[in-house]
Amino acid sequence: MTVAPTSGGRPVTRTCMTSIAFLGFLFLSSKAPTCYDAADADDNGRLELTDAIYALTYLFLGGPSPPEPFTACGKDVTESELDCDGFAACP
Ligand SMILES: [Ca+2]
Ligand SMILES: [Ca+2]
Repeated sequence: MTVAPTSGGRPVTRTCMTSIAFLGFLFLSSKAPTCYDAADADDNGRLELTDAIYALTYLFLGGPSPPEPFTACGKDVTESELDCDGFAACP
């Protein structure tokens, strides 16, 4: 997957549902997420199948929570090439 350079510094919140919805984009031709940073559950700067697995592991198996910003809007302070055209929950 090729993504545009990050638009940088916009408020987002990492959400498990965004990570899991990314599966629909990968395998079911669902609409692409508007904010790839919000779906990067492990915050490694890459959007991969493992982000959905990370989110599911947190939700159902007691795995580690996604890094901040998580459950509240905030700036993702780690650098990445993931694009974010805005996140509706974080105006
Ligand atoms: Ca990732
Ligand atoms: Ca990041």
